[in-house]
Amino acid sequence: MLQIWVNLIPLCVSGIAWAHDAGLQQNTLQFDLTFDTDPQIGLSEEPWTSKYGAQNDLGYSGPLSFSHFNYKKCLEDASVPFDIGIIGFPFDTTTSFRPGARFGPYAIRSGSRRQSLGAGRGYTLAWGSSPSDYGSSLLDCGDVPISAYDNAKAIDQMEAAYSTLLSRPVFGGTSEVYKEKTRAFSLDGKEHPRIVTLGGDHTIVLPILRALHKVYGPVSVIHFDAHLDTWPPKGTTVQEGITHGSFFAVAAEEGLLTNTSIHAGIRCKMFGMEDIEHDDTVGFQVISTEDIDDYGIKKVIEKIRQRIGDKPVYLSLDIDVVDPGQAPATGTPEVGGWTTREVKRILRGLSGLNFVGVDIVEVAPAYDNADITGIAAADIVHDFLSMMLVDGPPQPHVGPFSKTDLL
Ligand SMILES: [Mn+2]
Repeated sequence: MLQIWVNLIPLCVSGIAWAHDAGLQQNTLQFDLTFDTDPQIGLSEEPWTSKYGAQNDLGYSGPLSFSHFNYKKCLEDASVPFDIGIIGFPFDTTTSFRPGARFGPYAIRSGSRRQSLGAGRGYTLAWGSSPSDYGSSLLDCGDVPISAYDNAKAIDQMEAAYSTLLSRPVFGGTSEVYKEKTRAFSLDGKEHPRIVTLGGDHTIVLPILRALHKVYGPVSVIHFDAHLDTWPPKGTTVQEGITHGSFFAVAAEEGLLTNTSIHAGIRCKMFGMEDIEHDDTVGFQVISTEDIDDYGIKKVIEKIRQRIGDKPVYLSLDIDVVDPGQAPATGTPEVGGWTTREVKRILRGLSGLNFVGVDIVEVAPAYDNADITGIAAADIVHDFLSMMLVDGPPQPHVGPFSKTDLL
C-alpha cells in the first residue's frame, strides 16, 4: 500500500505543477495527496558503522585525489607538512596543435584510482617496495587556479604556486640516504619539499624552473619527449615566443639550466641538423627513440646517469614519449614511440639521482580511449614516487634470476 502511494506522489506533484504552469489553477487536476505514514517500515536500527565498519572509499569511489592520498589545498592551507606534494597545473594555452591538457590533472588522478597507494597497496615487484614504505608524507595539494586568458599572468601564477610549496617545511620522512639531500644543494642550506607536477602543456616547466632556480640555482634536466622543446622563441611579442616548443630555450637564456641536460625518446620531424646544433647550445644531449633498439635499455640508463652525475636534476616527462598506440591522449602525437613498459624500466634505472622535482605533461584526455593514457600517466607518477624515494636501482625480486646489478 505504501509503495503505491509513494509511486503516485511524483505524479501528483507534477500534475499540479503542470496545472500551475499552464495557468489552470481554477481547473486543477484532482489528486489525493494523503499517504500512509505507517512507522513499521523495516529500517535497520543498527547503524552502518557497527554493522559494516568504516565508510571506506573503493577504487572507483570517493573524492578524486591522486592514488587516494590525503587532499589539501596547500596554497592556502599549510597545516599538513609534506615531503612530496602532488600539484596540478591545468594550463594549455601555449599549445601549437591539439589543446586540452588543462584536463590532464583530472585525467591522471582519475587514472590513479585503482592504485590505492593512500590505502597502503603500493608495493610492486619491480621496485620491491611501496612509496609509502619510507615514512614520507605524500600529499595531494590540489590544483592551481590558473588564468586561461592571460598567459603572462598564468606563468606568474604557476611560479608563485611552486615557490609557495617549495618554501614549506618538510615532514622529514624520506629514506636514510635521501634524507636531507636537498639541503646539500639548496642555496639556503635547508631541506625543501619536492613536487610532482601534473600538467598542463609543457610550458609549465618554465615557471617551475624559475622557482627551482631561486632555491637551487641552475639544475640539469632529464627530458623524456618525442620533441626537443628547445626551438628558438619566435613571434612579434615576448609572450608569443614562450610556447610548449620553446620554453627550454627561454629557460637557458635566463640561466636556469646547467649545460648538462639530456633528452630521451626524441623522434619528431625537424627543419634539419641545425635544430640539433641549436639544441646543443641550450645544453642538451639527445637519446633518440631508435637508440633503445641499437643500444638497449641498460645503455640508455647508463648514458643518462653519466650525463647527470651527482648534480641536482629535474625530470620532465611528456607523455608523447610513449607511443600513441599506448598513450593517444596528447596534443602532438608522434608514431613509433617507446612502450610504457620501456619508459617505466628506464625510470627505475634512474633512481638514486638527486631529483629536486618531476613532472608529467601533455595528457589531453579528450583524445583518449578507455582512459588508457590517464592510467599510463598515473602509473608513471607512481614510479616517480619510488624513483625519488629509493636510494638506487633496486635488485630484482626473488625468482629465477640472479641478483646481478640491473641498474
Ligand atoms: Mn612533446
